[in-house]
Amino acid sequence: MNEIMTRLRDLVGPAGWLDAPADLAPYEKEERGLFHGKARAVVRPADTREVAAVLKFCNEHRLPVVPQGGNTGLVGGGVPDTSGTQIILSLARLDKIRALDPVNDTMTVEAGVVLADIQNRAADADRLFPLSLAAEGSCRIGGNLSTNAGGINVLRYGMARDLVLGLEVVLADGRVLDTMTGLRKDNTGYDLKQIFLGAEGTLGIITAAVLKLFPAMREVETCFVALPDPKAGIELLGRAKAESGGNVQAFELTERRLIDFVLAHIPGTADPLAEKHPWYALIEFAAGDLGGALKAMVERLLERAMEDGLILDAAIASSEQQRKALWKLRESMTEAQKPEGASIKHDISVPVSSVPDFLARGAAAVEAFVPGARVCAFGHAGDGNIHFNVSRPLDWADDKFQALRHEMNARVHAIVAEYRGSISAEHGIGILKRDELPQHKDATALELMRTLKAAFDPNNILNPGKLLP
Ligand code: FAD
Ligand code: 2HG
Ligand code: ZN
Repeated sequence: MNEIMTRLRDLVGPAGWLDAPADLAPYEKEERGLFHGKARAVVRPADTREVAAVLKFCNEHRLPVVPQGGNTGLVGGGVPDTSGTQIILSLARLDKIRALDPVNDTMTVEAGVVLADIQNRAADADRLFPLSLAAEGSCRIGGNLSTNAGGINVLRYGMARDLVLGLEVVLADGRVLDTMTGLRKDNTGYDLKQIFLGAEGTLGIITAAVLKLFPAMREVETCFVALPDPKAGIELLGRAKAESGGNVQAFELTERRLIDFVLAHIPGTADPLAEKHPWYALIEFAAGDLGGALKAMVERLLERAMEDGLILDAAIASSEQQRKALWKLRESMTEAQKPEGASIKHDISVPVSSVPDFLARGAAAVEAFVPGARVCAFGHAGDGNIHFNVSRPLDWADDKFQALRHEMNARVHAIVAEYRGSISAEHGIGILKRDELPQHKDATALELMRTLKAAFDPNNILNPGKLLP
C-alpha cells in the first residue's frame, strides 16, 4: 500500500478500512447489474468527525470519493467507475438514532440508519415517519435524502425533501455545515439544506438529519380494485381524495402483466380477486380515530364506483395479514421483473390528469418500435409517477434488447416532454440518465447546477461523473 493510502487508512483505523478484492466486490456493483466498477478502497468512517477528516484528506490529495448508503439506488449513482482510482465512502457505520422529541415531532438520525429502523422507532413512540418504499429494509436515510426518494406516500406527505427540518453535511474540503435545528419556521436566508437533498452525493456528504414525524394513524383501510382502464383509475382517485377529505395515503396503479409476473415468480403471493382484469389500483386510506367511520366511507366509495362502472371488482383487507399480502404484491414488482429478462426502465412523471393519455401513447410507441416488447406500467399514479418499464420480447436475447435502450428512452421521453413531465421522477440521474439530462433540463438550470458544483466542490472529488454530464 502506498503512503497516501496508508495515511487515509489511519484516519479511520482498521475497523473502517477495506481493500481486499473480495471485501470490495459487493460495493462495486449495483442492484440492477448494469454498472460494475472498481474501487481503490472502501472507507467506513465511524462518525462525522472521521467523515470530515477523510474528505479534507481526499480533497488535498485530489482523491475522488463515491458516497454509498444501502446501495439500492437504481441509476448507478453509488458505484465507482472502472478506473480503480475512486474511494467508496460508506456511511453504514453512522447508524445511530441520536434523539427523538415527541413534542417537537422530530427524530434526529445519522445518515447510515436503515429506513425501516426509523419507521419502527417512530412507531414505538406512537408517531409516523411516512417515507416508505420497497427497499426500506436495506436503504439508508442518507441515500434516501441524497436521491430525494419518493415511494408510496408522496401524494399525502411529499418527497423525502419535504420530511427534513435540518441537515448535517460534510463539505468537500472537510468543513461541517450544521443546520440541525428542528425548526419549522426559520426565514434567515437561503435554505441551504435543500441544495444537498437530491444532489446524489455531488455537493457534500450528508452525515445526519432532523426528520419530521407525524401522528400515527388509528384507522387504516387498504383495498385492491380492478379497473377497466387507467382513466377510470384517475377518476376514482379524484373521488377518493374528495370523499375521504384528503385521507388517501397511497394510490398505486398497475397493469395486469405485473400481477402475472409476481404470481409467477414470488412465492407466497395470490391473486386477491377471482377473475383477471386489465388494470388495478392498490389504495390505502388512513386517519385518526374516527370510531370506525373510515371503513364505512371506503365501502360507500367503492359501491358507488362499482355502480358507475369505474371499478369491476374489489377486495378490502380485513386484517393486517391481508393488508400485508396486498402490499407484498406491489412491493415485489421490481423483483418479479428480473426473471423475465432485460428490462428498460422509465421512471417518469406527468401531471396526474395526463397519466391515462401518457400510458396509451407510451404503449403504442413501444409496440411500434419493438413489436412484442412487454410494457410493465405500474407505480405511484396518485402523484403522477409511473414506472413505465419495458421487458424484452419473449424470444429476444437480453443484449439485443438492452442495445436499444437509448432509442427506446428517446421515444418514451419525447412523449413525457410533451406533458412537461420528468424523465426521473424519483430515482435520480446517476450515470444511467446523465447524458440524456441536457435534452430535458432547462439550459439555465443546468448552467446554475454547474455553478453550484464548482462552488461546493472546486476540485471535483465528490461523486465525479455522476448527475452532471
Ligand atoms: P445508495 O444506493 O447507496 O446511494 C444512492 C445515491 O446517493 C448515490 O448517488 C450515492 O452516491 C448517494 N449517497 C448515498 N448516501 C449518501 C450520503 N450520506 N451523502 C451523500 N450522498 C449519498 N426509490 C424511490 O424513490 N421510490 C421507490 O419507491 C423506490 N423503490 C425501490 C424499490 C427497490 C426494490 C429498490 C431496489 C430501489 C427502490 N428505489 C426507490 C430506489 C431508491 O433510490 C433507493 O432505494 C434509496 O433511496 C437509496 O438509498 P440507498 O441508501 O440505497 O442509497
Ligand atoms: C417502486 O416503486 C420502485 O417499486 C422501483 O421505485 C420501480 O422497479 C422499478 O422500476
Ligand atoms: Zn417507485
